[in-house]
Amino acid sequence: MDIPALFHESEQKICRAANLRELEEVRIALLGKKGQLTGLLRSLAELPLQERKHLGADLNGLRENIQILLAERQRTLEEEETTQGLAREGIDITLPGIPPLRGRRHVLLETVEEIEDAFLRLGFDIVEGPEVEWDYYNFEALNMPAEHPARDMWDTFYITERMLLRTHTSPVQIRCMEETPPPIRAIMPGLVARHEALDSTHMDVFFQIEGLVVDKGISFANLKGILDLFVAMIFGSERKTMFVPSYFPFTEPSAELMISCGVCGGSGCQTCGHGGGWLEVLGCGQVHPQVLRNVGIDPEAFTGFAFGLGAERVAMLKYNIPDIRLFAENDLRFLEQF
Ligand code: FA5
Repeated sequence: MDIPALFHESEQKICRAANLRELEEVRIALLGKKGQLTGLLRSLAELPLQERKHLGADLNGLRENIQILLAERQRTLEEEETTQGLAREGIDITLPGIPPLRGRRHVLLETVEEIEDAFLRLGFDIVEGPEVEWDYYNFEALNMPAEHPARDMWDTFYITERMLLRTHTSPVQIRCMEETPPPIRAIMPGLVARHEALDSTHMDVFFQIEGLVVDKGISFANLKGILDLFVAMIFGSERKTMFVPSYFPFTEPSAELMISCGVCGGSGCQTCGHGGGWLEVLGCGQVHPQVLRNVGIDPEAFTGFAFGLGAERVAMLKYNIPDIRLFAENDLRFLEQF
């Protein structure tokens, strides 16, 4: 029996199998129950012992080699079929994948939480109030009775004649003082709305954080001390601050806190506008005695200070953002920078 010829013949059949189905047919023809090699192995029994031993070893070696060839051919054909399948479906597995978009926290929310953390470290509590407010809390209790001209500064959207979208977080001061007797040391974050013409520093819905301290012997010096500390904590000690006299019906005396503009460095630009190198971030002052009386606190016994800051303005100054409208536009090119 010519074993090498048999191997060569089997090898050619295996190589010629053009797909997995044909290869299976070749395997059955060689190694199946009625296969060529199986028949030869079976016929060994009829040979004399010496010859059987000799030929048996050769035939078993041949079978092992054929099995190796079959396995190799099977692997090649499987790979070919996968590639052809992908090509048929138009899939190119060598192209880079499309990475899924990863979300991130909004820069404004990050700033609000940073401000909250700063005040928590200074010993303040966090108190919240409603965004839809009564006229009484938004205006009247804050020393602005009906027809008071200062109401014009905080024109808003009315739900009914007495119910409105709050124009500042100051009404939460009143709610806080009504519920808690002094000493009070709290901040009150939240959204506010105004009937406002939009520009690079003005939105009609924006985020304020109110601050209120009421206790015995609280003075304007305490207010300045706390706000200077706050500015240093958020911006670092190199940013300059300036207190400018101002007017609010619910504080006396009143001031606005300006911070030097990081976009232009102080020469004046679109961001600080007519501020000429300064951007206003908050209004503040000592709580007006009449406001304390409105909530039943004796102004002879207790004094306090309050402030209300715009969170967008703080974020603009911190990250040199030139236009406040960017916060609400949802433009990924802007949001991805933070
Ligand atoms: C007030 O809202 C007062 N309630 C602040 C206050 C609280 C004074 C307690 C005294 C005591 P004003 O309208 O100036 O004040 O707004 C306060 C801050 O909110 C501003 O300094 C500014 O940072 C921000 N702000 C005001 N209007 C807008 C607006 N249209 N868009 C974005 N931020 C604004």
